[in-house]
Order: sequence, then C-alpha cells, then structure tokens
Amino acid sequence: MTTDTQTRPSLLPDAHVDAARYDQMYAASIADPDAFWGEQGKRIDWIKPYTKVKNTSFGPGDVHIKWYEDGTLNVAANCIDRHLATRGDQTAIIFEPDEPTDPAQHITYNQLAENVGRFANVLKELGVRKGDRVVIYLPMIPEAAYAMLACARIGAVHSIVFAGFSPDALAARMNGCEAKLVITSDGAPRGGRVTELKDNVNKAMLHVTHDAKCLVVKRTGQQVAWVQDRDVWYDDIAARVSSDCPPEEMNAEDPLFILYTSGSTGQPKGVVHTTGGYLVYASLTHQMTFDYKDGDIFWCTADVGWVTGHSYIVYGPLANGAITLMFEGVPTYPDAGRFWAVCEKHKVNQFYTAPTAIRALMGKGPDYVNKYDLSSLKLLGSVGEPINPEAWNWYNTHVGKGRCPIVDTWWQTETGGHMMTPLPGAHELKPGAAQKPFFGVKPLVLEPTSGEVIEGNGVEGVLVLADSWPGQMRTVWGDHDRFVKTYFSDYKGYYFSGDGCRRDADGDYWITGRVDDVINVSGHRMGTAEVESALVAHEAVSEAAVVGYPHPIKGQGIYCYVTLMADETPTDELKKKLSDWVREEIGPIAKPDVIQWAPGLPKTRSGKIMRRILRKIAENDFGSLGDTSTLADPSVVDELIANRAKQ
Ligand code: 6R9
Repeated sequence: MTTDTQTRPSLLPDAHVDAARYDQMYAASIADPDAFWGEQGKRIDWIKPYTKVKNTSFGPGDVHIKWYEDGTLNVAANCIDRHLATRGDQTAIIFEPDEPTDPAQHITYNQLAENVGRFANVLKELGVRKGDRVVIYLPMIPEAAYAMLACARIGAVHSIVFAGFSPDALAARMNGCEAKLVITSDGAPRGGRVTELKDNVNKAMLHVTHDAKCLVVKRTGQQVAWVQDRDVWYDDIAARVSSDCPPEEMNAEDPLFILYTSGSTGQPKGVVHTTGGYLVYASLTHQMTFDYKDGDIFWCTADVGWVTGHSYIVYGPLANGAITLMFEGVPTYPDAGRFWAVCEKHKVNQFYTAPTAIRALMGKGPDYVNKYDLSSLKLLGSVGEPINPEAWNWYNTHVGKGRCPIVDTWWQTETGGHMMTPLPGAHELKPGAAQKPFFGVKPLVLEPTSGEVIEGNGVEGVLVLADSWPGQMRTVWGDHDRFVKTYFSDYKGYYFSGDGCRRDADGDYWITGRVDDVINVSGHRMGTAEVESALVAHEAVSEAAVVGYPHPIKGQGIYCYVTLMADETPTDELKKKLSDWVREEIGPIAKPDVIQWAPGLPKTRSGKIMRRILRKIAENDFGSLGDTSTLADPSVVDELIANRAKQ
C-alpha cells in the first residue's frame, strides 16, 4: 500500500461556485430549465437573440433535441472577435512542441483572429461552403485549432480524425460524412518520432469514394508524395488571400462538428454537435468545473481528435477568453517528467488529464514529478475512465501536493461537456467519485432488467439521464434511427449512458464503468473496475484489466491481466500473493481465478483498455477478435494470445 501523505485538498476559496450557490443553482436548473438556460445562454454573443430556449423530447416516439432554436450566432466570432477589444494582446494559445528544445509559441487573440481569418479564406478558395464537411487530420499544432475555427467561421462542419488513426479509419470517416476536403500535414512529430500523415492520407484517398481535395500544412518539411490537382500546400494559397473573413451567420441548431466514436456494436457513429447549445455548455462547464479565472493558464492534455480536446482545449476555453495550452508530445518524451516540466515552464494553473496517463507515470516513480516546481497548480482534473483511488492518491500527493482539488469529470463524446463532477469550491472530494450532477443534469439510477427507477441512497444500477442539456448530441450523422435506437430504446423516455453507477449514502455518484464490463460471479454483481483498483493498489502492479470469462461453477470467473512495475519479476509466487491481496482487499468473492502477466494492454489511441478483446482472449476465442486496427499497439494482442496457453 502507498505510504504517501493522504492530505485531502481543501475547497478552493473564492470559487465561482460555493456549496450554497451550487445547491441554489442546481435546484433552479432542474425546476425551470427554460429560465436557467435562457439566462446562461447570454454568456455568449448572438447575432439574432433566441426567443425559445428548450424544445426537447426523449420519447417514447418522437426524439428531438433543440436548444435556442431561433437564435443565430457564429462560434468563431464568440471564440475570437468578441475578445479583441478587451484582450487582443493576451495569449490565447500556448503551443508546446514535441521537442522540448524547440521554442514554444504564444499566440495572442489578435494573432488568432488573423490566422483563423486567413485559414477561412483558404478554405473558401478551395470551394468549401456553409454546410460542407471538412475532415481534419493534423498533429497537435496551432493549425488544428485554426482549422476548426476556420470551419466554424464559414459554417463548414468539421470532423477531426485523430492523427494516430490508420488510413482505413480515415477513409471510412471521410466516406461517412462525404468530406469535400481533408486537412493534413506533411508529418506529425510525436515522442521523438514522426508519423507520415500525408502518406496516410495518400493511402486513405485510394478508398475514398467521392472527389475530395487535400490541403497540406507544413510541419516537418519532409518530402511527400504529391497528386497534382488534388493536393495543395496551405502556404501557397495563404500567401495570396486576405486575413479578413466575415463570420457566417449560423442557426443555433446548425451542425458545428461531427466526431466519430465507437460503441459496443457496429461501425463508429458520427456524433453530431450543433452550434448554440454546445458552445453555451462547453463554456459554462469549462469556467465552473475548473474554476477558471481570467489570466489562468489552462492545460488539457487530450488530443483535439477526442471530444475532450474539442470542448476543453478549443471551444470552452476560447469562448471564455482563456489561455489554453496545446501540447504536441507525449507524457514520456524525452522522459516521464515531461508533463511536469511543461507545468513548471508555462506556470500552468489547471491541469486536466486521464487516469491512464497518471498510472503510467506513477509506475515510473515520484522522482520525475518531485524535481519540478508545481506551485502554480491550483486544480487538477481527471477524465476518460473511473480513477482508481491509488492513482487518485498519487495524483493528489505528488502532483497536487495535497492542496489542489481533483475534479473527476464524468462525461461522454455524446454529452459535449461535463455531466457529473465535484465543483472545486463546493464539494468535499471523494477519491474515485464523480459525485454531483452539473447544472441541468438529471441523473437517475435504474434497475437494469426492469428499467424501474431506484429511489433513495446507497443504491446501484444503470445510469440514465432524464432530461436534455444544451451540450447533448443531436443525432448520428445520416442515421437518426440509429441515434434513437442506441440511446433511447433500452430504457424508454431516458438517455441511456451505457454506464453503471452507484449513489452512495450521501447521494454522491460513483461511475462503475460500462455496464458490459460488469461481471456476475456466483450470483454476485461486481464491477471489474473494483478488482482492477485492488490490483493496482498493490505496490508490484502498474496496471491491470479484469474481465469475466465462462466458469463452470461460478457462472463467470475473474480473469486478470496484470502489468507489473518495471523492477518486478513475474513469478507464480507473486501471482498467489496478488490473488490473496485482492481477496483481502475486496473479499473472497473477488479472488481472481486467473492472473495472466501482460507486458502491455490493448488500448485505443485515447488510452481506453479494449476489454472486448481481453474477454475474447480469456475465453480462448481468438477467431473473432474483431477490428484491432484502431489499437495504439496491435502487437500486444499477439503477445497476450501467445501467453494465454500458459495459463
Ligand atoms: C469524455 C470521454 C465516455 C466513457 C463514459 C465512461 C468513461 C469518462 C469518466 C468515465 C468514470 C469518469 N468515462 N469519464 N468513467 N469516471 N470521470 O471520455 O468521452 O471517449 O466518449 O468516453 O468514458 O464509461 O461512458 P468518451
């Protein structure tokens, strides 16, 4: 067990929201959503103000979601133009490149205006018009933000494809939304290596079934293969267009972006977010959850290829006139101290990352953190999966030094912004809990089989949302039926999150993981996250993933994949120790049936463990592993299969 100090951070003083204000605002948001969101909508600038606020139905029957439907606005104007009078010379974006020895850039709001205006005119030159779709396949460079905002400025709909995705994945997404243009760069430096982005686009284009052009930003200066009449250098057009581009007037319900995300079945879905409600929600959550104050330096370590990057690197912070940091690299390059070096260098005030990164860095030991001055930090955040208490404590002790509240934010690509999180000036923290619904969010716990609402505290079930919020996705691109079927048909009249949750004795919420990750051992329901959390609490363990597998007596047995700390030796004796440890930590029912050493775990590029694959391997069913091409490192799967036989 850890010997770290376990000082709990105190509430932030002078926060935007204290406990009394949270209670009052939350109650108001639920009692009268029209009045609450009508007021909140004023935080952004409208060209034509709305007169209607909420027009939503979760069915049964008709499912529709509209917010501020008769208002018009432009997102780029909200993220740039309206700040120019007051903070034109303030930094908008700090860019920290992959190589620590390369200079960082500070881009002011004035410069942002110029760069985005010019980018928008380049898009127009290429024939991109309001409503057209543009795929963005770029590294984490300022041009990614310019491209997003340029699309928003002219009313084009962007769809970002994470630069780590393969040519096939890129082609599927370009075809899915019939993108007129793909924006890429020659190469993408990351962790000291270069991904050949333009080459990937060339390969993808062979499978794109309609005409599309390719706009190339120069990042590395490397040689690239070129197709005349299809490919154009950004710099060539930028040199001859003006930086003045008036913003297009958009309806609140016009699409702003499409973001493809995987579900439990089928091809990735194109999640559609619209203009007005999304911006109000991204901006409000950014300000309140992180207690963002003018001049603070905010760093979200996500990639803009994920929703977290959309809402909390670009749209939320820039709508708030914030200083947002964009990092091109990885947490372990040149070494496991990079995050903390960047925090020190740029005097970061709020730092927002994922548990998987914390666990990876935790495995390298605290020396990498302790050598940096992290006194600028005021708040830490977590997103992407439940954070196990061990990682939470490490984050709190070594990064936050026991004084920075940790906001554990539960939300999804589909929700646009935070749905449940403690607020740093209002809620005493519980490690591992998402705790409280954000304003306007109405969580319910349902009995999974009957779908009945479970009232009271100290209960567990599936998590649904009873009413809409402005940041909610509106539809699946080109397939509204799939939208209705995926989210509104298991539990009629509710939005089904796909997650399980527990409401504890105090009424605080704990996300227990995707409901398909719940296993049933001898009639006992158990979150695989619980067993994982116990395993990683052992000093020898760096990471663990747990799945169920068919067991002749228990129904399901507990199968654990364990990655050890670098200096540990995998022995049968250690397996027994870990097994006993879990038994002690949770109870005899949680004793692992199988422990398999895993030098690496199959993860998506956003760091989520692909349990579907681990379940198949545990079941000895290697024939139907499904698509493994989206894994960060597909070779770990072969290694796990090879080792499976030895169990
Ligand atoms: C923002 C994002 C969504 C799924 C979600 C849940 C898991 C995210 C979490 C969390 C527990 C948190 N998740 N944040 N689980 N605590 N703080 O990650 O979006 O990639 O769509 O994933 O991630 O299972 O349903 P997305």
